Amino acid sequence: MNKNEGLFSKMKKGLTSTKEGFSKNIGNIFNSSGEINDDFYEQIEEALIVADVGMATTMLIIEKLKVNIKANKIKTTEQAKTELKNIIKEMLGQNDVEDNYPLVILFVGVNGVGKTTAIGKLASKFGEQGKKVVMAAGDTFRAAAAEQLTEWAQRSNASIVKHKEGADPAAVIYDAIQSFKAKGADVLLCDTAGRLHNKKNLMEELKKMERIIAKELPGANKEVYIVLDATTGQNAINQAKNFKDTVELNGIVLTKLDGTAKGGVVIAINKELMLPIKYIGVGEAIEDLEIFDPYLFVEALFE
Ligand SMILES: Nc1nc2c(ncn2[C@@H]2O[C@H](COP(=O)(O)OP(=O)(O)O)[C@@H](O)[C@H]2O)c(=O)[nH]1
Ligand SMILES: [Mg+2]
Repeated sequence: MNKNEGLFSKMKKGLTSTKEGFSKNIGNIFNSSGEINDDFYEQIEEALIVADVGMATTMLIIEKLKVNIKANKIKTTEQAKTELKNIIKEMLGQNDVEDNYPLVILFVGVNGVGKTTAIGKLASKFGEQGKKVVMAAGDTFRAAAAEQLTEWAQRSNASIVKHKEGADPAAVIYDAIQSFKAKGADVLLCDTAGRLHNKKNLMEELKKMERIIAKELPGANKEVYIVLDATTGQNAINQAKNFKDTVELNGIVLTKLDGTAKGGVVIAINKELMLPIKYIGVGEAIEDLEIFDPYLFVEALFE
């Protein structure tokens, strides 16, 4: 199996539930050798909305589809399908993941979205590439959080810096940076406690962590990823919009794509947040995290 085939089957695995709904629907629309008329567009519109692509983004897609079909004198539904796929691919743009080291990533988001799990899976991914990884257990809210991260560190052969429950997370980040420097490591993955954007002190705490990273690692490639749970649909988009007001985000990790039949949310998230989806979570196991590939995603969605 070549690398692309592997990624494609991973993408399909993440979209298993979505394929039951959206892909079947859309497949039926395009396979019926019907005409390209108002009814045809309405059916596509409905399939997109049901898949959580969102009203605004769906309208934009349908408009573009109408224009392109007319401009390119498209007559068959098969050609229209290719046109629709191209529109979505273009909308999703390209995703380049970071490969400049040293690399520091701060993971933020609300409770339970999969921050800690994403760090564990990513540590393993970087480790496979021969990178030296340090984890910072910045969720000091619950003792169990550091324990959970420690397990991931063991599984992925990463090292971890943690403090006692209730400690200042900024101090954990500071110590982790010193360890990171001393080891000459490549990647520092910083976990944080789940927080809501309206908790002012917790948002200030995030800013403090950012300041420490900026001060202690001026030359590093610094990223802040918001982790979003795909099963929460539009709610995930609102969470990110709220975080964006306080912290500068660079990208998204979209988890639990395997747990939703509404994979179209990927398109809405990308379009509405104007942030790249860097990685997707497609299961609970250590290998269930993939670099988001817009091209393969669309191919899998329509297969
Ligand atoms: N099915 C599935 N479950 C996930 C995924 N990512 C995380 N989870 C689960 O979601 C739950 C919360 O994850 P956790 O990393 O503790 O969330 P955190 O509070 O943001 O750190 C755990 O039970 C994880 O196993 C994913 O991509 N797919
Ligand atoms: Mg956590």
